[in-house]
Amino acid sequence: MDSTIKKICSGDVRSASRLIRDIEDKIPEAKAKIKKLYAHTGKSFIIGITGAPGAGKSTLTDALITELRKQNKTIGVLAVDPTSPFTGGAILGDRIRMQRHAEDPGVFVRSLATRGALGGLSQAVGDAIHVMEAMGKDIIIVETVGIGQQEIDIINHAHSVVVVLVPGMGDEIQTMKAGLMEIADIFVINKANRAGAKQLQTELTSMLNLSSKTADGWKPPIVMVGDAFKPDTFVKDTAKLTQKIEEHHVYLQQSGKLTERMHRKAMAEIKDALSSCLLEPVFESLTASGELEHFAEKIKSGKADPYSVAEEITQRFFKKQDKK
Ligand SMILES: Nc1nc2c(ncn2[C@@H]2O[C@H](COP(=O)(O)OP(=O)(O)O)[C@@H](O)[C@H]2O)c(=O)[nH]1
Ligand SMILES: [Mg+2]
Repeated sequence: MDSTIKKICSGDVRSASRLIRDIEDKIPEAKAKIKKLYAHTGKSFIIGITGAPGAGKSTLTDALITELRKQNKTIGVLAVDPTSPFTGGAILGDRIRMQRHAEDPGVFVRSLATRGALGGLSQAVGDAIHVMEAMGKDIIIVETVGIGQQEIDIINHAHSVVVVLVPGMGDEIQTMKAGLMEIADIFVINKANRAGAKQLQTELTSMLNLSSKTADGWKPPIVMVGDAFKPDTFVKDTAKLTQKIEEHHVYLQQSGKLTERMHRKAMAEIKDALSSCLLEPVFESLTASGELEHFAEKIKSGKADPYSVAEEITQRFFKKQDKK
């Protein structure tokens, strides 16, 4: 076995961190390593935690780690922040919030910022998860910011999705419309000591009662989590959340839904891989040659339409492939 692969599979933090960094930087060799790692993946339970920036996701993750460590589970945490063009900022904050686990060899925390376009982030998330799976982590927690498409994406990576809402943010119902309702397995109403928590709970409950999801045999529970700075109640609330996540895990296993989700994950991974094999090189070469700009100008001035442009590019690309 390749020595890096061997090291990662034995849980070596340095090798794993380096590979995750290479994945983020899109170093071509990283892909070859992931291919070799693949046989050692697929055994971890993956939890997605999503919600607006500042909703308290990292604070909750920290509390979940504490709960899960009581059961001796090993944990990988991946904090994904597509809003930050730099490593640092929010991610530095995350590191501080999860600091108390920094010395614990059973906990491995890494972050990914956005690099490149075209769903590259989704693939990077998937690959970083694979590294943590190969390390043998029992549970992997993926924290993503619920903005735009990103929160919908998490469903392709996680087995269980926790959506974190905060009362008084005003946009809860819109967020629901944007599809969070469909992806949430568990809701958290965080900072539930604040005004409006009860009302949010009522609204959410009635929406859930109308939802078709319940027909599947799992009605997403709503967990109220109070002030993170009041340890007594916070610990109790987050223990409840941990319990709900475990119940969902059992439900997935017993209902056969886990296999279904793994199938969906495999499909999404094929799509991501195809995008990086086919779409990205084409996009990159058109960008480098300046043709992309040229096409955009033509479309802007009404001399071309995007469909014909895409057809022209596709034809040209496949001709080049044939000649090879
Ligand atoms: N008052 C209050 N602040 C909180 C609570 N939970 C988290 N915070 C604070 O809210 C800020 C954002 O929390 P963080 O966990 O980083 O949110 P994230 O962006 O969703 O990961 C931090 O300053 C936290 O200390 C809470 O229950 N009550
Ligand atoms: Mg965070």
